[in-house]
Amino acid sequence: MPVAKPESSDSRVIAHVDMDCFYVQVEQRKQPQLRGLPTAVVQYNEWKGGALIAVSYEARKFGVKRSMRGAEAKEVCPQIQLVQVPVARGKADLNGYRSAGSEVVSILSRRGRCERASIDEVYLDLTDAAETMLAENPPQSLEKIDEEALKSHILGLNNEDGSDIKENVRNWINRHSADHRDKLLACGILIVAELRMQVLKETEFTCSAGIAHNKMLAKLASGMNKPSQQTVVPSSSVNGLLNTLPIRKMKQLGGKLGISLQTDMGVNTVGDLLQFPEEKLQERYGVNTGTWLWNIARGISGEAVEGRLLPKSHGSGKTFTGPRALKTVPAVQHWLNQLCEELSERLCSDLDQNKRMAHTLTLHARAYKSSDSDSQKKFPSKSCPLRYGTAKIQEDAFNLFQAGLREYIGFYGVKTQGNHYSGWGITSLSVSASKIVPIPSGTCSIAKYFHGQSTSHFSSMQPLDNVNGEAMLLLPPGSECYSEVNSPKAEVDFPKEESWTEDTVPELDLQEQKVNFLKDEDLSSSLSKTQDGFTQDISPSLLSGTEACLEQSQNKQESDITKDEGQFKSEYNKERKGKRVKDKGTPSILELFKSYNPYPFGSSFSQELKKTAEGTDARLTIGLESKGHSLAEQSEVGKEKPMHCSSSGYGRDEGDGRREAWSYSIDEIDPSVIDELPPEIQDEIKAWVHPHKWRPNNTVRRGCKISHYFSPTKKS
Ligand code: TTP
Repeated sequence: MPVAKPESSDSRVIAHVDMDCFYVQVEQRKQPQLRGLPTAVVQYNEWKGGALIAVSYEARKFGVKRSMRGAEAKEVCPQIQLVQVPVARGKADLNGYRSAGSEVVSILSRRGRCERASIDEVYLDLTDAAETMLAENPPQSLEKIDEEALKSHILGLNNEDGSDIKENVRNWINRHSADHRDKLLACGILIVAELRMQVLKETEFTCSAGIAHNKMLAKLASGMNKPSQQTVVPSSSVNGLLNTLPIRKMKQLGGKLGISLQTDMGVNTVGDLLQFPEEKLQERYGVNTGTWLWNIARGISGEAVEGRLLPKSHGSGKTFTGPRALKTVPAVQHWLNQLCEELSERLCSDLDQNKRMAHTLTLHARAYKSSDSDSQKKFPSKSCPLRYGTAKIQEDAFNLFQAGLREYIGFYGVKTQGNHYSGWGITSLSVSASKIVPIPSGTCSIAKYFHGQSTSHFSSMQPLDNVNGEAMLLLPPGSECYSEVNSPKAEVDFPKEESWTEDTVPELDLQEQKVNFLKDEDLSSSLSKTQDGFTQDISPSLLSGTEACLEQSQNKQESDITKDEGQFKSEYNKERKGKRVKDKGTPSILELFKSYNPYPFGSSFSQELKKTAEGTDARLTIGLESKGHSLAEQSEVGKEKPMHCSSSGYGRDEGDGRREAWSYSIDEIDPSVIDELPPEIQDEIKAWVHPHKWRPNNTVRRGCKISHYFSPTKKS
């Protein structure tokens, strides 16, 4: 018997807007002569006409499906127009589709909180707009209801008696007897219809929408009537909608939890879940998951629409099917470099335009072993703190790959292979950057310095000459990387990468996935691990990241300079000088430095810091230099240009190897920031800043307090 609980009293008005055959519409806007014709967008490779990734509704009428290749589509619909997806770096270039999606988001966000869920999907919380309309301008008071609103599909509205459907919808919208929640939905109908018309007017794109009291129901509804229509789920129709819905169709139930529900509990539809008391579900799946299941069976979901117009993560991936599988380390490295270059470009443009930085780099791959007794084994996804700069991302991604490969094929397997085929193949590779957060206002000055420059300046390739495949493969298992649960979304086909980048891959969604199939006890530990990783990653990546972007920007800038070089340099110096005096970025960087601690065992930052403090490594990840009092990150000696991060920019090598002294002045460091640090590390920092005063020998002691402060074993 279901546990008697009150119905949800959720009175929000939530819409899920999904673009219709989105890539096709984008291509048709570019080539208007294709409008109205059966059209499909195909993957860039030519094999059998390329794989279809988007199919117009005209083509669908002929039986053309996304699973087909171009040649098959031609067979069922000879007149089909096949448009190649744009290509860059040997892979699909989705930038045009991304910015088309942004155009839509900017329109939809005018009426309420807006969450960009993927390249072509958006959630809207229209509750306030609906409440205001109901109070000031209710539907009943309108002289005319828009045609588009009258075309809405209202679940549960009986249209089978031969009556005029639009008239039924009008009556439903105008019902005086409706309860408050239905009245709000009626307002939602009008608002969403208006927004969709506005999208069409401004972008020429059509979209469909679901309107309900929560995200889950809105998402289920948006795909029910496509293209260019909207579907409404009044609360009285929720049971009817869910009862027969196959359980695995529910968001988050497509994977292991869904399978367990089917096989272990005999639950095939969402309605089947209703028979289980909450306690029973909790007993089987843990408290949170049990309650979540109990709720979704009743259409209850409190998930908020996040106010997020920008993607939650960035990713770049490519599949290598059949004979194209990558079988040697150099081949993998070549493609990783391409993917990382694209990722880096997008990260830098995000930093430049939105002042946001990502903090976690993740590598996903799919692989096979040819002589495999253990074919179920998945290539482990690996993550590490993200360092900005194409070369650094490439280096880190390659290291992650090698760590994954070592785990996948075993230490000895790796050892015996080099550049030669060794019985494994990579069928998909992707890199993603997640944990994207706005940079604190003080540090914006760094990015501001380059504001207005082309973001392509950030993408210049740097040589990756400091990675030795074999050597890295033989490293002891990974202090620099930590494994993640394989993301189910990593299995989503490319190039709909934005759907995994924004929707899924990164930890937030991994967390959601884990919620589904882990017991709560397991969940709490894995979550706290992930969250620690986030906070702890932030400051080193900020320090190294900003400078690295700027380094690339500058490298490119300099290579572009010919006769204007002198002028550029003098303006550059002038600007830099001015900024040094004006900007006070330092305190906010230190703010981060102090707010993200302590480092976990195995984090590269803690390792680096510890090594540095112990005087065992030439690399200094973060430090306050005594000479020039600089807060700096240096790369490995002789491998990359040394960089100095400052409040106004970065330092660089002059051609003669002399490093331009451009770093933090101790005068710019707000002493109160140091004062706010725990007393035990204040001395340490002061010793770095004034080594002669504080540490006459200028030697670094083993086990000094700052490393202890960041040590994993330290109890806060
Ligand atoms: P979808 O929203 O899944 O589909 P769609 O917009 O083409 O069609 P519909 O009207 O049925 O919603 O995907 C959005 C875009 O993402 C799609 O136009 C192309 C791209 N895409 C891929 O590249 N690969 C994929 O596997 C999928 C599903 C989509």
